[in-house]
Amino acid sequence: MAASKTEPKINGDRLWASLMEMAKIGATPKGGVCRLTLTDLDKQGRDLFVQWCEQAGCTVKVDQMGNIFARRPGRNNHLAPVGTGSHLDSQPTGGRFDGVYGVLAGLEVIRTLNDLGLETERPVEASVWTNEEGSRFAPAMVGSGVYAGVFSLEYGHSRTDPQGKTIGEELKRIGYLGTEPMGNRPVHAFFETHIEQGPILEHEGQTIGVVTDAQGQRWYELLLTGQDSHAGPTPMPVRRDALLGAARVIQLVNEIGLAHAPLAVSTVGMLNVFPNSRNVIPGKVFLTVDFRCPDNAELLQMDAELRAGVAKIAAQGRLEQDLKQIFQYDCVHFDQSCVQMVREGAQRLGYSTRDIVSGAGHDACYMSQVTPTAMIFVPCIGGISHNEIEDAKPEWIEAGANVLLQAMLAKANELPEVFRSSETAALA
Ligand code: HGY
Ligand code: MN
Ligand code: MN
Repeated sequence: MAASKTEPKINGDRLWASLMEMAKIGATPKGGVCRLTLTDLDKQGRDLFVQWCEQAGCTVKVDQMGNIFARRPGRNNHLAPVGTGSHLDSQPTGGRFDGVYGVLAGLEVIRTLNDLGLETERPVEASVWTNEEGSRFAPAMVGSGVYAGVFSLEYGHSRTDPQGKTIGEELKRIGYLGTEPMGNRPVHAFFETHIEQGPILEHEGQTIGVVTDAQGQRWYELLLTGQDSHAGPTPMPVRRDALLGAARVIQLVNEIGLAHAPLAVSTVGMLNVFPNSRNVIPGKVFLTVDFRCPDNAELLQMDAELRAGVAKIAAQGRLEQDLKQIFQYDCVHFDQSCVQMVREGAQRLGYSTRDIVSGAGHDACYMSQVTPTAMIFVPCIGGISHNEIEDAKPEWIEAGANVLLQAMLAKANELPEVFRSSETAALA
């Protein structure tokens, strides 16, 4: 993986050190992080990022969804910036790289442009998106979703956590309820750098994943209601056991994923049993379903099979069922010219590459709805993510940020047509 000598390079040691510094915030015993969105730990991470960006000479703005924008000026500051970024919030048992890598790779590009004294035509902007994970507040990608106009600001602020706190209240509490109005910060192009969170790149020995597409997602919540009753005197035939129904639904969800193999995946990630007492037949069960597939028609088919299957299981167990789809987006096809800039940047630097479809959702998926967007993947150890043992090699982290620097420089020096024609006119 010999990178060429002539191209500008980021400072890999500095980037790694920043990642390890950020990983101290919410550090968990097994070496991961728990930095749930809009908690005090998320605030600490945000504050550290803002401090580093201000030290790098950026002006920092925060919008009404708490999205953070750190802008390095260019020669033409009235032109839309080239953006990059990801998220600082983590899963409850998250890793040190998911999201954070894309945020700090953007900062590293800015730090490197400063070191090299490189002035770009357009401003360059590093960003942090609120509630990407969708763990504390469902659904995922709410900050970028409101920015892209997929969700209203009112919807975004009203998302509620299990303790009844809303995103709007928590943004205010941690001091990140910004004033920048939504939707008026156009971006010329957007790049997100991320670990693959799957096994392909490492398994094939490739350094850079050129992300051409991302699979579509559908998230559901299901409440099954039966009858709490005594586990002793209640005869089997008369029971309305919500947990038995849930067990059948979990089996159904797995069967649907397998039936749409090899591309589809299906997961039940959350299960809450009420009253959850060992000698009470459960009267209520709440569970979540996560479907993903890089084919919209298959996702639609999976949706139909879920609805039919849940209805059948509820009838069989004499249960009431309330199945709601709470999140959905179709397959994402990233911008060909941005994807090509990633591919060419990686090849110029001598990195091995392969095209890849993202299995995970990312803020770039919503950014692609409002500006030309592409992603850069690097491998992670064992393809493991959303786990405290998530890990990556420093050379992978450095390579991805070097490719980001290439792509951003290419886009940041792209002038609008009108400039080019007036410029040539002036030269004539
Ligand atoms: O669920 C996802 O794909 C992302 O980690 N939010
Ligand atoms: Mn992520
Ligand atoms: Mn994640």
